[in-house]
Amino acid sequence: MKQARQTIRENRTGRRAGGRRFRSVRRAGRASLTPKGTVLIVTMWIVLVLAGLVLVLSRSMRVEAIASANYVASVQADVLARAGLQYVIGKLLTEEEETILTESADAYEAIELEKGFFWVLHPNLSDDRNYTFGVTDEAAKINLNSATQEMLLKLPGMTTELASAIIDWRDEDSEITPGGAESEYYLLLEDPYYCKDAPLETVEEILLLRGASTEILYGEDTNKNGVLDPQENDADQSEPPDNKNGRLDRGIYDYVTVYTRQPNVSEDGSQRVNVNQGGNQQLSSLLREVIKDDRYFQLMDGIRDNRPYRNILDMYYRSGLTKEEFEQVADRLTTNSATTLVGLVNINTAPREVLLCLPELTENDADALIAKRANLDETQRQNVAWVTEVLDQEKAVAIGEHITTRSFQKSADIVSVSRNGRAYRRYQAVLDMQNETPRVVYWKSLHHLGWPLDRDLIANLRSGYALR
Ligand SMILES: [Ca+2]
Ligand SMILES: [Ca+2]
Ligand SMILES: [Ca+2]
Ligand SMILES: [Ca+2]
Repeated sequence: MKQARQTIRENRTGRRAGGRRFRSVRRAGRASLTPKGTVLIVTMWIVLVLAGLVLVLSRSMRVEAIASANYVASVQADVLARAGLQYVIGKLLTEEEETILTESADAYEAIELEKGFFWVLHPNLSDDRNYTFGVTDEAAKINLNSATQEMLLKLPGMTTELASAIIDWRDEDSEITPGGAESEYYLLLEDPYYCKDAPLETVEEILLLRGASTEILYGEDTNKNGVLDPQENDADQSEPPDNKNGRLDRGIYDYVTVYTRQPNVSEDGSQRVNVNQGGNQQLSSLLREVIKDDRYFQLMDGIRDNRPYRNILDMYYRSGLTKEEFEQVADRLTTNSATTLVGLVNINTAPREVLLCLPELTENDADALIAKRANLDETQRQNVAWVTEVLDQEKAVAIGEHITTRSFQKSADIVSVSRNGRAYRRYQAVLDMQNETPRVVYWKSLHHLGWPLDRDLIANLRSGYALR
């Protein structure tokens, strides 16, 4: 019995010992596997993390490289646009006005500099298919600050409501023009503001006015490049809405300005003689220069007796001066005592639509003026006398106080692109040349309107090809 217990104890001990053996074998197995496996796994992880880091770093380096290349390109494009502005200023300082405005497109198209190119875009109002280039004459436009309501109403697409609102916006009083709006209206808007009661400072300011809309201002040409782009002829498929009629229906944007003003002096800068005012000395000596015979005394009496004159064309018709005599003195006469004349339309450069805004002019008159001015010599272009060969007295006198033959403000729509095509810029500049040095009176970026020229140009540059 004792032995049997002994055996059982031994067996138990044996089992226990066996269990210990087994456990120690397991432990031994585990101890021999752990260091090698862990190293391998850790190494793999490190390699994986490092590879990931390298990937991330190289990617961010690439992004950095692209970003800095783009930044360099955008700085280059910006500098190119400013070079374009200086180029235009240089032309204005050194070339005759007529040359500047009639110069061939080559002078303003894809001008090449070391780091890229620039263009001076100019809408051709009778061509909506081709890009045209050049400096724009602001005096070939209707000035929103000086045009009468009747003239404003003749702008293409203008509404009675907006024309009246323009009058109220710029006049100092608070009397509402029929259909117009003063502060009472603007203060009830969701974002209220006062009626300005002062001249507009930019053309876009018109969008603040009652009855104004981007449709009236820009028409279908919302990217302002003067050309019918695909999105401007696909109805409502993409912005902007358009009538898909295959033609660019323009707004008033290309026909209006707020910048035109000029000193009331003659070409050589000397003071003009006011034919409506006393002090006949200056007038006498001026007329003495051109009237050689006895008619002088008779004419002087007549001129004095017929005062006042609406404008110098009115004076011409009622003075008895011959056209040759009038031509010689026209630029040295005035009926306006102001030292600065605002908003005169240059009869030598205004497009048909703008001529049609002048009082009493019909389509035939506008066409006749355009046909006539194409054949004027340099001397004839210097004063307004030539319109009397085209218009009858009533019409010539009606437009007399609204016209000029000189321009002091020019605008330039400058587009530039870096040589690698990565960045482009577009700026609208308005230059005032009333003083000897042209002054930039407006400079606004238009890059947000997108690339305004042929897309192939920029695509070619990006692919490393030549511009065309
Ligand atoms: Ca007002
Ligand atoms: Ca367009
Ligand atoms: Ca559209
Ligand atoms: Ca259309």
